[in-house]
Order: sequence, then C-alpha cells, then structure tokens
Amino acid sequence: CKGPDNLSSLSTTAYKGVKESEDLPKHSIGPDVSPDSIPTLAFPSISTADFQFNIEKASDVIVEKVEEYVKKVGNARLVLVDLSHGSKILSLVRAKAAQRNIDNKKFFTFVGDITRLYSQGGLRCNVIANAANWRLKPGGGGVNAAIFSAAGPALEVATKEQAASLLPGHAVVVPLPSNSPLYNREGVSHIIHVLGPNMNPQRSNCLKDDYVKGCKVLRDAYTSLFDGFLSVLR
Ligand code: AR6
Repeated sequence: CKGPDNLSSLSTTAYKGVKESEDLPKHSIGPDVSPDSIPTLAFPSISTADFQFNIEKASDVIVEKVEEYVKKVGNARLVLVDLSHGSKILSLVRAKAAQRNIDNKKFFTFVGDITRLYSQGGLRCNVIANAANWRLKPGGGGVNAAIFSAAGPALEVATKEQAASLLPGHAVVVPLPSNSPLYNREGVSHIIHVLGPNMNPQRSNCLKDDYVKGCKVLRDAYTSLFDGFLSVLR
C-alpha cells in the first residue's frame, strides 16, 4: 500500500493512510475491542517544519515524552502523523522508539493527512493536536491551516471560548462542536492546540538557535499536549 510522496498528490488521489509499524500483532487488542473505540491522540511533529526546529533533536524529545506517557494513558494510543512516506521525523522516531522497546500497540507512526485520518486512512482518532500559532488563528500554512480549514468556523469560535492566545510550550484543549465536519466525518471530539519553540527568524519569538531553551520548550509543549489528552480521557 503506497501513499503519496507529497502534499499535492494527496489532494488529487483517494489516498489511504498507512500505519508504519510493520510488526503489529494481529488482533493484538483482543477479540472484544474494536480499534475504533480505543481513545487515540494523533499529533504532528511540533515545530519541525515552519518553525525550523532540528529534526534529530526533536525526535529525541518526542521519543522521551512518548515513553513517559504511554505508561500513563492506559489503553489509549498515541500516533505521530506526517504527510509523506519520506518524512524524516517519522523514520527517526520509529527507529528510536523501537530501540527503546516502546509498545507498538500504544504508540506508532502513521502517514496521512491529520484532517482525514478516518475517512482516508481508516484510523479513528478522537483527539488531534495542532501545531498552532500564538494567536490561535486560522491560516499561516502547515497543519494549522489544514485543521482550521477542515474543522470550519466552529473551531475558531470554540477556540476563543478556551483561550485568546498561547505561550510557547503550552497547549489548550478545545472541545469540537458537533456541527464541525471534523467531528461528523472524522469522529474528532477534541482539538489540542500546541505552541512549540520557534527557531525561524521570520516568525515571532525566535530562539535564535538556542537549543538548550528550545529543547526545554519542546519538552514542555509535549508535556502540555499529553496532559491535555489525559484530561480528555478522564
Ligand atoms: N497532516 C499531517 N501532518 C501535517 C499536515 C497535515 N495536514 N500539514 C503539515 N504537517 P508545521 P510548526 C506536518 O509547519 O513547524 C503554521 O503556520 C509537517 O510535515 O505545520 O510547528 C502555524 O500557524 C510537520 O511534520 O508546524 C505556526 O505559525 C508538522 O506537521 C507555525 O506554522 C508541523 O509542521 C508552526 O510551525
């Protein structure tokens, strides 16, 4: 099953997302549990595209935080998503997670559009994370533009009810109204906006290559994201 290598082919083909772990045991969740009913957080790699955070360092932070939180989320799953099979962050994280023997039923990587995981990829995720901007506004490109566009105006209204802005390293959980297409079509009940560290001099609050601070802020961002997911589970 081959997916697209770039975003343009995503929009022109009936693309199916692909779970990348190849050694998943069949029926590993037991005969009575449908995978569709398992609470699942899908998240993009925060800060590694427009915010230009180093991918090798980001992969270390992701694996460290995933290892910590797979123990806390019970039967729920964490899924790192990116658009392309060529995604460097997905392959780095996959390799490092395997080295640390992280349970591949609870954490795996997936190639697909985060706004189409169920309809195009068959992967039901009740919560998705957004790599947001500090204003919590639509647009700006990347995953933020895709999520606001797919969710419709309901997301902007619901977001304003929770927060007016976000500091780097923080996240905010937004319940998605049932009139949003993301709710109806994809089964997404919550969006968690996360603001990661910015290393891009053309964006606000640039850390100018300060990776001591950058890694701390990225760790804080994943901590806030995964704590937000835990709050949805409770
Ligand atoms: N589905 C899955 N993954 C995606 C999608 C998608 N539809 N679109 C992008 N990615 P980025 P950042 C991946 O740039 O670096 C925005 O303008 C992408 O390949 O979206 O945190 C905001 O408004 C990459 O792996 O977020 C902020 O200002 C990951 O998502 C700023 O960019 C994050 O890429 C945030 O920059």
